[in-house]
Amino acid sequence: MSRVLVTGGCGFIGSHLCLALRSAGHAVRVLDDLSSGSEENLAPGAELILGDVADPATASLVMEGVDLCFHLAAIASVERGALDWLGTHRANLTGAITVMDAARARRIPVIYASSAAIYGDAATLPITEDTPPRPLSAYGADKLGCELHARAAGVVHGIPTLGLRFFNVFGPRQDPRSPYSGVISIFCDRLSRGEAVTIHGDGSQTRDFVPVAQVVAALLAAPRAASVMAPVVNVCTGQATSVRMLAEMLEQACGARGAIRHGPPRSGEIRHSIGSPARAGELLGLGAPPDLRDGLGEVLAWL
Ligand code: NAD
Ligand code: UD2
Repeated sequence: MSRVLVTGGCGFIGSHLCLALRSAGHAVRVLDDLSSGSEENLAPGAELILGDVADPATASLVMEGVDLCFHLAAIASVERGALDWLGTHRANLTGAITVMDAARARRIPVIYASSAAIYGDAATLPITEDTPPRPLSAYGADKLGCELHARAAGVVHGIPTLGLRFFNVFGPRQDPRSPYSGVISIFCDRLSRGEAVTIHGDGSQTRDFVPVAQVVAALLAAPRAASVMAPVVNVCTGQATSVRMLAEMLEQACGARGAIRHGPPRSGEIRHSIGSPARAGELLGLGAPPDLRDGLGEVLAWL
């Protein structure tokens, strides 16, 4: 049994990870400031320490007696990064450096959340880990910064890390009521209540929607692939879904009619984001994810 720290463990992805870690018999400590997460999400038997991941004293305290750290705490929104550039930077990049620095003192590996946002609008699809990073947002720039600092953690301080470039993750417990939430949780919530949804732009932009179970499988497999070379791995399906197609699938599933509206496109919108899951297959042994429709059904059943 390991003693594991999960930052952001009261959030969407973190809460699923903590449940899986507890089921596997690990002792789990969570650091969370509950800014977007909720105490209701805390996995049974996990210890919660309330605090800010960018505070060095807190990060050092929560690392005590820990063998491994999953760093997921962040302000997980491109739009919030545009509204509060400096505040999100503090949580997203200073927070990651603070965690890596505290891990350095205790010499423990760090598995951290990166994002497909680091790629921006890639010239060729599907996106592999060798596609040049060209973020189009402060959020993406900070996630890329996490990867560069993870490299420093390995080269300068000998700390093993692994960065998981999550594509667009969805599943139960993704906060449906936050305007900054993922598109699937917003659309499922509104359509299931008979309310209209707004597509930003014409809806032809595509995304690679990954079920949270696939993300948890990647996180659980990550520690054995962590190294001082600071590897990074896409967590994606390789399947493209346009936002328009998604809205129509959900409209049909919810029995809603005429509920799709269009608004202005988002500034800095990424047009197409489809990843190659090949490296995740080789390095983490990830298999094919479940079908998108099954995953959408799980979200609707949870609401
Ligand atoms: P989430 O908002 O549900 O969870 C983030 C958690 O971090 C929340 O519980 C929040 O309260 C906590 N937190 C935020 N700032 C904090 C701080 N300064 N100190 C302590 N705790 C803090 O988001 P999520 O979707 O579960 O995302 C988890 C991670 O995965 C994030 O790093 C996010 O950037 C990354 N990611 C998510 C997606 C996605 O599609 N959901 C895709 C790519 C990457
Ligand atoms: C980015 C990252 C993702 C993750 C997330 C933050 C990319 C490709 N993905 O997701 O990995 O880090 O940020 O958690 O960078 N949309 C609508 N109507 C709505 C809401 C969204 O049309 O009401 C559209 C939106 O314009 C976009 C798509 O849906 O084209 C997905 O938006 P999102 O906010 O769910 O996620 P995205 O792609 O910004």
